[in-house]
This record gives sequence, structure tokens and C-alpha cells, in this order.
Amino acid sequence: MTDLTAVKAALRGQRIETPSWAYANSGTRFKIFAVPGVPRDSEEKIADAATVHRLTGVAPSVALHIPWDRVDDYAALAKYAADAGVAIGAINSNVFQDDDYKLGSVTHPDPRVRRKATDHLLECVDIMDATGSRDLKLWFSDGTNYPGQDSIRARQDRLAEALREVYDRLGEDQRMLLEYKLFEPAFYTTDVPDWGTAYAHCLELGPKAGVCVDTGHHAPGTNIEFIVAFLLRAGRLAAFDFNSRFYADDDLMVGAADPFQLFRIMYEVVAADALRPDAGIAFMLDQCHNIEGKIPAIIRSVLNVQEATAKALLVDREALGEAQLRGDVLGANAVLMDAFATDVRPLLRELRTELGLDPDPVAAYRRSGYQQRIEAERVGGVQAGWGA
Ligand code: PSV
Ligand code: MN
Repeated sequence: MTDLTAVKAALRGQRIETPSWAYANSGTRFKIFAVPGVPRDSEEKIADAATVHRLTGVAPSVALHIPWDRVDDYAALAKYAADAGVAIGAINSNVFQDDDYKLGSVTHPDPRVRRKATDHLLECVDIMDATGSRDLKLWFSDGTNYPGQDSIRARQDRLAEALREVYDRLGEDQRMLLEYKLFEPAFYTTDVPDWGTAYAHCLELGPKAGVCVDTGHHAPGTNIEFIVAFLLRAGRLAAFDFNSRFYADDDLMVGAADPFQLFRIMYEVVAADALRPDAGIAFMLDQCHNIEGKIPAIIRSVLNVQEATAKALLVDREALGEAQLRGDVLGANAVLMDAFATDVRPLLRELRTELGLDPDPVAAYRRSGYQQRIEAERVGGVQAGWGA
């Protein structure tokens, strides 16, 4: 039997970080649709993130992306966020949008470009010092498009050298999250293509380096929960970038494409007792809302993670363990599926009411008038965008 009070306590302590860029305009390489009310600067993105936290109660931090969130005074931005009710979370570096990075950033054959890219990563650590952020998230688009284009091995050496320099610059309580991605924009080799490569570099670097699992960055059919279980056992799972994919890196709302996969991932987290914030896993969203309302989509995503987590917490682990030991294949599977099939929405509504929140955060957002207000107020200026 699962203890419902313990399930609720775990859900109350859950923390999900939202990304500043998800509030901004985004799109595909074909078209970016401008949406009324979209933030024009980092403060407006933070205000939207604070709204999501106010309505959900479990999204108390917002990740920044540099240079999309470049400001003159980061301490002031952190103060603005704190006053709005959220903290600045991970600082995401960006070494993929400068003309110099056509052939790579930290793995570029030219040392001048490598220096420039590494300097940007070091600048991100300076920003973390000012915002009080714990995590530096690194994603490299580096790779090659054609066999023979560059030395695969030399690029690994260059990557290791840059990572070492940045790692050594980290403060005592700061961490490096190394994200991997199978392909895109590089179509032949990618320098950090998979969790194994990220894990090997983290091991070489030291305990402040951990892997970030972006759920959209795998080949179709990859068993992501296996990766999660392995990295948790090794103590090197540091973060998630949650989103959904049907085909490639679609960046759709988490839980939209495959809620069962999200449940299986969250079950591994729960089974490792890694849901607690002090377990050190950053649960972040990394999504783009190209055609749907951005703020309600982010609220929906937070609720989807909560629902998957509630189901994972409901797994009767004692019964599961017994069935596993008996070699009862169908019995063990049934225990897991029973939890997945449970409608946890009443439980979550009850929890929100206990927390003084509206039981239906999406409906509460629609009723709040916030969307109408930002559409009326945010006129003039340039809307923020993925790449702005
Ligand atoms: C790359 O596809 C990625 O997942 C990285 O996390 C980037 O920083 C982010 O997307 C930007 O949306
Ligand atoms: Mn990501």
C-alpha cells in the first residue's frame, strides 16, 4: 500500500524550473509567428514565469539563456526576480548563434574561435556569481557535416580542454550540466552526441559536472529511463530538460507525445529517492511554444510533470519488489501499470486546494485577466524570440 500522505508531501516539495525562452516567440526554420503579449525583455519573461509559479506553486525558478537574456546588471535582475517571487535558475550558454561558430565553438579548428567560445562560457559563470545561480548548462551544437571534414578525435581533445578551463572556474557550490544531443545542426558527427560521451567527460572533470538529459535529444526508440537509472546509480544525473518529441527535437509540451515514457522516467527518479530538491537534480523544461498560447502551455507542462510524478509515487514499491523477486513478470508489470492507469487529477486538485491554489491552474490563468493585460501593455518595442 502506498502512503497517500507521503505522496502528497513529495508532490508538495517538487520543483520544476521554467525556461525564459519558452515565454518568447519561437518557431521553425520556416516561420516564427509573433504572438500578442509576448515579453520584450528579460524582466517581462520573469514576470510570466512568476505568474506560472503563482498558479502552480511548484515552479519557483526560471532559467536564463545568454545572450538572449543579456542585461547590464544581473544582480538587479536577480532582485527583480526575487521581488516577483521566483529565483534565477540555470544559466544556459549559447555558442551556436554567432557567425564564428560555423565550424564549431569549443571544438573549432581555429584557436581564436575556441578562445572566444570558452570566454563566453566563463562569462556565464560570472553571471551565475551575480544571480546566485548554481548551474551552468552547456549545450554544444559542435560537430561536422561530412566525413573527413575534421578530426573526430582532435575535436574531443579541444572539447576536454575547454570544459576543464570552465570547470576549474566554477565556485564551490556551482555545477556544470553537460547536455548531449544526437544530431542537429550537425548532421554527420556531433561532438557530444549521447549520454555516454557526456558522462565520460563529466567523470574526467570531477564531481561538479553532471549530465543533463534533454528528453528530445535521442534516437527514436531510445530507452530514456534506462539512461536515467544508470546515471542516477552513478551519481551523475544532474538535470532534465523536459519536452516532447514525435520525430526529432520537436520541443513540444512535456507529456504530450508520450505520457507513459514520462511516467517511466519519473518512476526511476522516485525509486532512486531523487525527487527531493536536496537530491540535486534540476527538473527543467526546455520547450518552444510555436502555435499554442505560451503561458498556458507552460502551466500545462508543469501539470503534466506533476501528474507523471504523482503516478510514479503511487507505484506500490513493496508489491513491485516482491513480484520482481518471485520472478512474477506479469505481476510486476501489473503493479507498475496500475499506478500509471490511476487518475491522479483529483489528488492533485486536492493538493492545490490545500496549498491555497486554484485546483485548475489553466482555468485560473484564463480567468485571471493576465493574458489580456500583457496584450494591452506590451506594445511597442521588440518582442523577445529564440535567437533574439
Ligand atoms: C538544444 O537543442 C537545446 O536543447 C539546448 O538546451 C539549448 O540551450 C536549448 O535547446 C535552447 O532552446
Ligand atoms: Mn535542452
